[in-house]
Amino acid sequence: MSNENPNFLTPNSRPAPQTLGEFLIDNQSDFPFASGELTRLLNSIRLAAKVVNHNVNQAGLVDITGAAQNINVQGEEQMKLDVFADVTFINTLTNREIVCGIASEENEDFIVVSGSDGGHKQHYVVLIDPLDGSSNIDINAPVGTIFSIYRRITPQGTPCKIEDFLQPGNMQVAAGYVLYGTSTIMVFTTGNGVNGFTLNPALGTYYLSHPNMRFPEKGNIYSINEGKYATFPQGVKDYLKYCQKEEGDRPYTSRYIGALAADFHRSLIKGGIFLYPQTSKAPTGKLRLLYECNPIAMLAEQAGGKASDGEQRIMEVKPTELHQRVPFFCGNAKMVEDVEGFIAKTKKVKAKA
Ligand code: AHM
Ligand code: MG
Repeated sequence: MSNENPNFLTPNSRPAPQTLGEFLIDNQSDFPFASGELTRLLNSIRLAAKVVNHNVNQAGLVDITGAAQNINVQGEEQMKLDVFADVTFINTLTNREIVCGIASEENEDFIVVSGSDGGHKQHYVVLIDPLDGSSNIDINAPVGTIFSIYRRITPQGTPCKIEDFLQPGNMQVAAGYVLYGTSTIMVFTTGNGVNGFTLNPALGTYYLSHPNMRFPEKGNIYSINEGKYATFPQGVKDYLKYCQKEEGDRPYTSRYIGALAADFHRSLIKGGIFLYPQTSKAPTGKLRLLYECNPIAMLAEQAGGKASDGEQRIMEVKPTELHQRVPFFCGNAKMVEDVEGFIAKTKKVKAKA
């Protein structure tokens, strides 16, 4: 039959871009345990992220247009964005009965979630940094949400316990971040590579814009708060001098946004290393193992990179407390190996002395 009839439509030669919803359905069978629960959980995270995105994009406007709106009907003051993000993620996940527990960087303790029937039949716990790098809000620079998902180890049907959250990173079933930047992108892994979905704000739909993300072969950007140089361990100082030396493909370029999701995203796309070492004032570093380092480490490894605390693979560190901090070095495999080499060298020298 000819298709001269204008009502006879044939698909365009260009395939339609895949939406995040379609991707989740198409790939559900590849997800660990493939019961549909994880798909629903990721769906809820994408929804909460849209709400947070909407508010992040209005930052600054509220002060101009919102004199009256700053106080809501209950007479409460407008929430700060990091608190708003925290509440949004917790409510979205709790109301859908898809997790048995949530731990957030914003809250001291974890939250036990029970179903509307009072039971605890859900399998997953979520750990989240709802608005990472929130000091960037005031200067219109990127911020992110970072999340990590584990399957509970305590029996289904009982309230979740602290041990469900204190699992090493290599037990994560999924991890990701949402970066609220020049555009909003959700990047995640379920252990089968890393994919990025950009939000079309007009439609409220995320499209697969960055399939199968991998670090470039070589990286030449280092990312660190160099103002703290004097307080870094000698091995890190030596590595930074190496980065700056004019030799071969060096000096490397230095870039620092001050929001982990944004600095990591750049490293992943352009090739580079992100460093947040221990300092003399903060001997275990600043970043949180469970909310920031483990999820970013899983993404890094899934994209062909590495993540280390300077000596050990991040995802093998055994957590002992919810808000534990660790030194963090993450990015192109070779760059992470190089900094580990410099750290090991100074350790050997110290041991000899
Ligand atoms: P936050 O969770 O309180 O926002 O802090 C975490 C952020 C990371 O995103 C970023 O890499 C780091 O803190 C920046 O810290 P600094 O200002 O010390 O360079
Ligand atoms: Mg944070």
